[in-house]
Amino acid sequence: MKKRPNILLTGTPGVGKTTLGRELALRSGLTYVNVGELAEEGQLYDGYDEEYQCPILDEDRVVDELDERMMEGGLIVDYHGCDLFPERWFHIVFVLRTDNTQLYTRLESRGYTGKKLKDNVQCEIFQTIYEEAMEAYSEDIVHQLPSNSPEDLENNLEQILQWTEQWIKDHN
Ligand code: DAT
Repeated sequence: MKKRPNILLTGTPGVGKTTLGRELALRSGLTYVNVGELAEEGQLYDGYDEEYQCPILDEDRVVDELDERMMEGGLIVDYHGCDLFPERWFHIVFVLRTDNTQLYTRLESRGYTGKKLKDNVQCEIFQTIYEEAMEAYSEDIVHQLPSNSPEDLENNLEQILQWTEQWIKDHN
């Protein structure tokens, strides 16, 4: 079995991680993992956040659940945070970035309102997830990708596919 890399797609909710991750999986043959969905399926929760009206992720159980598959390689992980995962899991980290006005529209059409909407847009303005990624991983494996248009999506796909092919060549 060929060695394959693990890729982390992160960024504020609504920046396009799922859209990119699913398409990347189709084109690369790597396996897409949506951490939010994984947690929901396994009920990997530890309490409920009243303020944001959402369950709180049980980070230890999420990590335990994924560790064996991560060690095998070939996964694309999608989550709106990144400092809960072990550094050793990922060979490259992409932080997707979207312009504020566009993100606002996307989140509004997802049904976000009030504080939840405002806080998520602010998270993007303050580049919170980018800073989290730069703290949690070696800076030279962290890359920002613009995610504003279908052209951006296509460029990102092509870049990541090229990187993946090269990685597989170099490690087999
Ligand atoms: P995330 O998984 O980061 O929460 P998503 O993939 O669900 O984001 O995308 C949120 C919305 O934005 C969805 O309606 C698709 C759209 N979208 C994603 N990537 C885009 C892009 N590059 N250009 C325009 N719209 C995009």
